[in-house]
Amino acid sequence: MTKRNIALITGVTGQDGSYLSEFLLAKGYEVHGIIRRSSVDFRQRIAHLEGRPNFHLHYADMGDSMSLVKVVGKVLPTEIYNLAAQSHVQVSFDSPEFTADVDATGVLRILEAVRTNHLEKTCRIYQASTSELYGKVEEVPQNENTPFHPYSPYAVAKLYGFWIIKEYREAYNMFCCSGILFNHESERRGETFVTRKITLAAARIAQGKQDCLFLGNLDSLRDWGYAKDYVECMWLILQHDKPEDFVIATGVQHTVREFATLAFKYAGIELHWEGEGVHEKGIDVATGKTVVAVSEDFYRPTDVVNLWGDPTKARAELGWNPQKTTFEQLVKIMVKHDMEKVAADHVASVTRINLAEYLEKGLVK
Ligand code: NAP
Ligand code: G4F
Repeated sequence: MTKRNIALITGVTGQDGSYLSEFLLAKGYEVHGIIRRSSVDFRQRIAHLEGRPNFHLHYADMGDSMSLVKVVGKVLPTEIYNLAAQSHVQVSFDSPEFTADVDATGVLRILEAVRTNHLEKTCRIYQASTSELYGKVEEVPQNENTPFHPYSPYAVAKLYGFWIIKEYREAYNMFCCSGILFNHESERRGETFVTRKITLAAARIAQGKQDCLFLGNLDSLRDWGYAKDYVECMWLILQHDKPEDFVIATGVQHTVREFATLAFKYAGIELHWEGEGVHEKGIDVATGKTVVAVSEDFYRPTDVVNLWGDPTKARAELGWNPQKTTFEQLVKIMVKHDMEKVAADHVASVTRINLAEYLEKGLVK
């Protein structure tokens, strides 16, 4: 009998969910995604997949056990990718209880939905764990043996998700694993994460549609990869012969300042940095205008400042290439996309300018 390949993706409308759907459809999977109702349409990342015969959407919510039990029972997946989360670290300080419900208890609800439907032996589960677990880091670079020290409500919730996955693996012999993914970005990244906020602002400033970009901690270090490369690893983790956790990273780190310098360069603006801390400014060398400034509104009560992943295990055991897309290529892809988007999107740019103003005033993080 041929193997059934039926994937259920929570968080299908997100950055990773959309790339993973494309990846699995190309591999011949039947792909099912969980969506939640919204008064406006937030499905633009998967709009191009809707209507495909192997792509199906179901209403459910990570906060609603009954809905998850029903979807799992209807779809009978062979693989579940649990990507749904309140994924913004700064927002987790504003909505800590919601974050815990979705990012911590939500993982338990998925595991119990699988057990309730007696799929423990046939359904493999991938959990979207995160480098934020290392938080106030205890060593650099970080690997699978580095101690966790979560440093935000988001990370604390994700720590529960990591441990409950491990617990069900050991208690019930289930094939469930965590990918400990370091930051991964793309042209589909949410617009309030720092990379996308920078590439969109660089494009708007280069085209005269915004004056200045306000950022928080410019010294923060991240190991940034390309989301399209990282979804392959999620799949590889579930194809491995035994259930294990893996660090997924590029092994290269950069500061927020370096990301901004390169993004503005690709948008045609050479930046010169002056000042320190909250007084630091990025100045357009050609015009002398300040185009990047620091706002304390974007500082976090506790900030994770030194993430740097060691992907040795993923490379050795999964055969994954951490350097498929370099940092320079990633920034170039994002800036090129946003330059075109800002130039083409004449009507929507009015809305974008409004959002930019909100960002500048620190009303949207
Ligand atoms: P994202 O773009 O923010 O997508 C999050 C997804 O979760 C969206 O589809 C969202 O649906 C869904 N969701 C949120 N709350 C939900 C709920 N109550 N019920 C059902 N669905 C819900 O995040 P991403 O960047 O793709 O990340 C995917 C996963 O990887 C997340 O778990 C994130 O925490 C984790 N992670 C991400 C990174 C990274 O750098 N991107 C690194 C490590 C780990 P709506 O569209 O309806 O909001
Ligand atoms: O882009 P960020 O908001 O991403 P963060 O906090 O690292 O979280 C992302 O990656 C995690 C993996 O490590 C995921 F688990 C999580 O779901 C999410 O995808 O911030 C990156 C850094 C931070 O240190 C932040 O303080 O950039 C700094 N930063 C400086 N100015 C800013 C800004 N971050 C944001 N969002 N906005 C700013 O203006």
